[in-house]
Amino acid sequence: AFLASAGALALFAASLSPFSALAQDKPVIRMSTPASETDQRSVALATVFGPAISEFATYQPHYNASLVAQGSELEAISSGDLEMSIASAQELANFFPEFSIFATGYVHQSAEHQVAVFNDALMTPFKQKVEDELGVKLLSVMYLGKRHVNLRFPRSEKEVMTPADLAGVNLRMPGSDAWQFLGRAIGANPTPMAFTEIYTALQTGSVDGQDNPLPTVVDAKFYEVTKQVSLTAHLVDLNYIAFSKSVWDTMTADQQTALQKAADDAAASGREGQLVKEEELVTFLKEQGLEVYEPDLEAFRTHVQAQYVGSEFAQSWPEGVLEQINALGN
Ligand code: KDO
Repeated sequence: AFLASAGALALFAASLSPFSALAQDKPVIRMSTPASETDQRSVALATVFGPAISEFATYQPHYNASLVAQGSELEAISSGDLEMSIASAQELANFFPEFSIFATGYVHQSAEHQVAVFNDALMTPFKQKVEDELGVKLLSVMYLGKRHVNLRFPRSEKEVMTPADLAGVNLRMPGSDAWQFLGRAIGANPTPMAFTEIYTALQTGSVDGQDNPLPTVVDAKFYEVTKQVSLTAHLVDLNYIAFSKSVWDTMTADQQTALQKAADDAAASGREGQLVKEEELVTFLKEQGLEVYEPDLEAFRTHVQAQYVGSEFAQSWPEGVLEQINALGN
């Protein structure tokens, strides 16, 4: 009886404590992504970001687009139905066409170039617009990797050395205008489809192939249902860590600083993990029986760049920004 009443007393005390009130008020940060739990970006957010903010917020990831459909995350954050996502430049281009500059083939050169661009003053008006008009803060840039063409056919049946070789190839690309444009720009016949449907589509042959970085080809097991990778590197791909501005605004300055650092640290950790995997996985894929080879990169680059010149996308790019991006590279 004594123990029971001591317990009851402790419970009563806890309910009066300001700390318990704080614990109850901790915001839950729901993050939705089409990526799997084992994807390097997911791992970095779960192991670096989540723990770093745990004193004042609860990180709650939702994988495989189980909470919000791919491509609807920004809208969900904007309307208060989601707190966080890892957004592509292509998704941002749906709202702000000028973001297509960061989704254009052969513009970003490497992971370091992405970071230099994101942290440069050229990015400030882009970030500000997203914050003001969508209520979304872009905190940091995550590295997804170099996207390559990954097909069901063996190389003996279909060799991809130049854009002309992709004529008539039904290539699954994510479903937005900027993605579909990129698919056409590399010479393929792009088919829009959600990420979570790719494996079955490859297996049943409803598409001829897909494009993603090697770590994704392995993580999503696309290698089980494809025969080759042509290392086109047509997009050095990224995601921005996108965060609800209204949740951000409820935080103290110290919490905001800690959250910003958590995002940068997670991005750095994920980037390292992804770069290591990109290096290692060529051997793994070859061991799985895939042919992995380099096409005529100059032919791809020249063709892709020519498609963008004068396009509706290029017309939305602010004057001089492409030159500034190029100047931050090699
Ligand atoms: C994809 O759908 O191919 C893509 O690679 C697009 C990216 O922007 C990103 O959303 C990614 O999927 C998912 O996170 C799954 O890796």
